[in-house]
Amino acid sequence: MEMEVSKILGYCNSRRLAVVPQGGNTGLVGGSVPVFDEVIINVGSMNKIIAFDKVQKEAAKLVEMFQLMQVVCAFSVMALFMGMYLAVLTNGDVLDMVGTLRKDNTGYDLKHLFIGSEGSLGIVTKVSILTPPKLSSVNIAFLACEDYPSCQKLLSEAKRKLGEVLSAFEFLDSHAMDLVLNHLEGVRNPLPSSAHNFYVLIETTGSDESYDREKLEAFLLRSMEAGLIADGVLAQDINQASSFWQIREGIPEALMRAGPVYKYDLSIPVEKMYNLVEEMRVRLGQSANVVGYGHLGDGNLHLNISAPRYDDTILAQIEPYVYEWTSKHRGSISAEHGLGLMKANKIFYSKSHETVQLMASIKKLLDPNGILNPYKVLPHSLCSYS
Ligand code: S2G
Ligand code: ZN
Repeated sequence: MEMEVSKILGYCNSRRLAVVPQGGNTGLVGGSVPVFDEVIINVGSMNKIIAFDKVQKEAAKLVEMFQLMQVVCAFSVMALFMGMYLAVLTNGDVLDMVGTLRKDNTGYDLKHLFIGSEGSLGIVTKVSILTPPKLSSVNIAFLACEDYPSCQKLLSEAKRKLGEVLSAFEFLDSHAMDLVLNHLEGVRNPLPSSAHNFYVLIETTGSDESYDREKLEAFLLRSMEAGLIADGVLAQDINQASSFWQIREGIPEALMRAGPVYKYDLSIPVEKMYNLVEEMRVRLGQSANVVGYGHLGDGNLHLNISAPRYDDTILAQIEPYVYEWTSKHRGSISAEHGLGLMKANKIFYSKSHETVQLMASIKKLLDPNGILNPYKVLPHSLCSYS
């Protein structure tokens, strides 16, 4: 594959033809969408397992996921160690950095330049991935909290008391829960006794089922006694566990079904996170439904504003306020979704001019003609396009 990509890129570079690399096309900020007449290079067929080390046979399962070219472990995070074989730079050079070494401190770790660069520095055609052994003991609890400070305190307690087995800590507010119940078939609230303001999903992953379960049960009991949770349920089997995840994972689809939505993927200090949701509700009043959910354990808020229509008046109430607020709290205006086309010009809300200038210099070094994924990631003003 890399030799084909090498020839195509070398040809496009010599004729200044812009190229958009594509993988699983799961992006949410237009990173893999052509803007004008770019040539599309799709590496989606890069799904051959070339080899895997017997020691890491679990990798096979994850390598299958690679068919999407996007290994985004959206919720539970696997400690992925990625070595990489960068097929091509724009001049057709092939960088061979493939390897499964756990330690290699010989020079700069260039793979991290390319991971997350949204195809703007080079095109990956081969990767090596190492995954930790799949652990057998997974426990999931779905909890209700009456206020955001309780969610925050619950997270602190979970980190302290569940520590090494804590594998996910997700939250959603009642607006998110209502959307899921109203727009998704067959999904029900596992804690229907009364309306709660917040819900938390906690997942633990370990190697000793009875030990892990007792640990989580004791944690839930203590949290209930301390008044941090108003109600809760521990999944009794895999079906109930997946029904809990179905609520959390169903939020984006429920938002899409509800109609036009303005999406913001923000990293914000946990103690401040929900202030932004509340401030946006004040700013928008009845004109839109402000929904807050996300990966609380990662300090990642998915602020989604569901509106009757896309409307400049509503947009003016949201931007630049959301970006300025995030910047003031030294957050990131893109926690996991990247910048793509839609947020390339917003980068200065989270990165200094000097930092962005250095990024542009690296881009210029690796893609002097600016043919790789133009108009994406970096501000258009900093990238000279041929
Ligand atoms: C999530 C999914 C993408 C979206 O639910 O964790 O990252 O639509 C999001 O916001
Ligand atoms: Zn997310």
